[in-house]
Amino acid sequence: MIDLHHCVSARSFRPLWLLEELGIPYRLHMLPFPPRVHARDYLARNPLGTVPLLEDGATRLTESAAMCHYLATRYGAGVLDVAPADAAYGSYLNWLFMSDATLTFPQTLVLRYSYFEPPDRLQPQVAADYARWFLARLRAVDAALQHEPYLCAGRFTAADVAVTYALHLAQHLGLAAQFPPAVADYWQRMQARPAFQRALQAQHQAALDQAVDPTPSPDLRPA
Ligand SMILES: N[C@@H](CCC(=O)N[C@@H](CS)C(=O)NCC(=O)O)C(=O)O
Repeated sequence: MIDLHHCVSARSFRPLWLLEELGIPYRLHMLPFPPRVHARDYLARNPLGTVPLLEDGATRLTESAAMCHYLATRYGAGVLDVAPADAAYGSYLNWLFMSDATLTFPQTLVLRYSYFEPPDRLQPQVAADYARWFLARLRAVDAALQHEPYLCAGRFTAADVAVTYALHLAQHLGLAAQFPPAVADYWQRMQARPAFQRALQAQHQAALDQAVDPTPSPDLRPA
């Protein structure tokens, strides 16, 4: 049984959605955000204090894009990953790595310097600059989607899950209105996938069942 430690709509949404796409059983452990502050016990399990943490027997992962690849290759029977012999393999890997390093990370600076720092440390200029940076980096996604419905290999893959989370986060940051048309259309199509909707429902229900605030983590504002 796979154990996934998760905060509502945090990056751990990537493996959650992938688990739903694959239809394999898992246990979802909800944490208040940020766990490092509100769930100190979690540090014993993951010293980084971050989500996601995925445990599969003795295997432990703390990087959401790596989890997408792990789950797809280990449990997906070639349906959601791209094999090394495939011409699209390099592109697939590039999207997986780009999803967090290039597309999600700048948004965390927007979040931090718009909302999460104490008032005297908020930095509107930093937030605005990194919002612009993120939107500029979407050019790669926009270019890939001009003539194709998915990012690579001509089909839906784990790379689409990983990259779409960056769009999900951008929506919470109020940046979705600035998506180029092809990206906006892709974002709508990805959200319409039944597994995406099941993942949203699963995290909401699990939060209620486990007495965790069901507010998406990017929408939380320090008191
Ligand atoms: N590169 C990691 C980043 C993990 C990460 O920073 N997660 C955030 C939530 S999206 C977190 O747990 N933040 C809480 C903290 O930094 O204390 C991944 O893709 O999983």
